[in-house]
Amino acid sequence: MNETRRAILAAIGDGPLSGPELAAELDVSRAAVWKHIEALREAGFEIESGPDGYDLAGVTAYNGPAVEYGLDAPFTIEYHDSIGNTNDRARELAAEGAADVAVLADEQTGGRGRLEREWSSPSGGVWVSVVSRPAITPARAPLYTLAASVAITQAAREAGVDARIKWPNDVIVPIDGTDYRKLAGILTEMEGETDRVEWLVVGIGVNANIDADDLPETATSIRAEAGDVDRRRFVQRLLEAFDRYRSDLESVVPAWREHALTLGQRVRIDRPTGDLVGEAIDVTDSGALVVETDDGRETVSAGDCEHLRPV
Ligand code: BT5
Repeated sequence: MNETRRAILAAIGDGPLSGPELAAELDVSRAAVWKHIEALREAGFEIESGPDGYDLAGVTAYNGPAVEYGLDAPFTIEYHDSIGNTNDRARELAAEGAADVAVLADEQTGGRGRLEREWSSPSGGVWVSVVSRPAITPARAPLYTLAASVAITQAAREAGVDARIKWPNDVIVPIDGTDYRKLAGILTEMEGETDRVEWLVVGIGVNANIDADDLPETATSIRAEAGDVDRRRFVQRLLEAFDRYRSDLESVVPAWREHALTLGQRVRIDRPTGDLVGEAIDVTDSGALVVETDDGRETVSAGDCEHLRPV
């Protein structure tokens, strides 16, 4: 957001200020103040003008300036009403050298899951891809995915949804013992060399204010579970939690364990090298799943995981 507009919001957020007071405080003309106020109103900031001056009554919009305003994390927000998908755009920005940018969209017309699967992304969801340039080895990159799953789970629980994590990257809502519906997914992509990550794009998709009928049968949404959420606040909480965890990678796995539904379950892991069935007993410090099988203990770092009924 434009620096002057940011300063105006900060000033009127604490109570009314008149046009001349704002002009003096920010060292711009009164006409400029008026123009900025109009632009902010157009961007969805409800600015009232009373006898004591301009006052920020609320923020109802869902767009870049609205999400950046009051966000306690270092991200710039690039917002699109509609886009092919936010991961592709975030990768473009990353390749140009960007850091700490979050590409956010209301709708994706070509949403991607892992392994070339489709990700259904109608209007009303939270589709966001975050560019980071961390000083870590690629082996630690899965922690970013786990960090995102913890952040989503916490934000969804605050919104009243009984959200849990299914290893490695799904946020789900349990129906009974082993059945569940998927609320959110994560697609992490990266570029780097064997000993250093160049950039990481963590793509987060949360079914927020969407009818369950507009999603695959195995999916659910915040709307279906708990009613609509204020997406601006939701994205802010999500990005703030993600930023806290990525800045303290040691805290990720303990937080992940707290919300994981997979631990203690009988699971089938579908890996490129073949299926693995057993009990999921732990995750390692780098986020790999430890499975107790009939033939002993195995550690799996990637694959699709299915929760099975106990035998
Ligand atoms: C994922 O893949 O779960 C990763 C999803 C990542 C989406 C975000 S949105 C922002 C960014 N931009 C993108 O284009 N992607 C990221 P996977 O584990 O492969 O799950 C895909 C499978 O989930 C599909 O094959 C469907 O069965 C199911 N599915 C599709 N859309 C869904 C939805 N909206 N909600 C729940 N399940 C869905």
